[in-house]
Amino acid sequence: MIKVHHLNNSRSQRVLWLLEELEVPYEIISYKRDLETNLAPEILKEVHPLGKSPVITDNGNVIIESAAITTYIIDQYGPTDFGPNSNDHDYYKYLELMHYAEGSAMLPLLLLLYSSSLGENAEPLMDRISSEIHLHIGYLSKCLGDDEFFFRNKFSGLDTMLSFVLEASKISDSLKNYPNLVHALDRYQSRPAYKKALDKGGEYILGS
Ligand SMILES: N[C@@H](CCC(=O)N[C@@H](CS)C(=O)NCC(=O)O)C(=O)O
Repeated sequence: MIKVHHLNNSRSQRVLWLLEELEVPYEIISYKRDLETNLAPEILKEVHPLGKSPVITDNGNVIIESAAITTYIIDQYGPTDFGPNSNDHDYYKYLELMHYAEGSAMLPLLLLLYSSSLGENAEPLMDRISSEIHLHIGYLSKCLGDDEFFFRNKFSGLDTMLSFVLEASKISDSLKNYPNLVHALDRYQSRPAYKKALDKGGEYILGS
């Protein structure tokens, strides 16, 4: 059975959500962030040397990185129509957004989070961080347009991947000028599988 090494208030919540959507059985191994540093406990490094979450273990595989984990779970356990086939014309568009979530869109949101501890010293960075956040959120807003879901207007791994970007944007008050993304996030968070994953995963401040 898939084991999800799950950290409270973290990206591993979207892995639980994906597994609930697919109704794939899994086991949660829980880890708690340090109350002072907010870091994962050292013991997570025994699963993978980076000590980050999510990590999954399954059939002898140890897999990190949400996009790789999402792809693995869908390939191994998903219905065949849940994502594109590598011969499909829109396969690379799917792949692009799958990796864009962590590779590009999260960067300015993380910079905002880290620079908040610098107080006034962060001021020179703020215009650039803010314009990058809005560049990426504006791009996602255009990608979604009037659709409900990011890929073929049908729920897919792109929605679980991009949900964390939307949640991190909302919590930093960056989503309010993008009503289609606000509605998408509301729709995600009201899905039964999302709620079930929240119940199982525990503390997740981005989910409210
Ligand atoms: N790009 C990675 C990011 C992994 C990551 O940084 N996870 C955070 C939680 S959201 C973490 O483990 N932080 C605890 C720490 O750095 O000690 C992914 O998408 O899986």
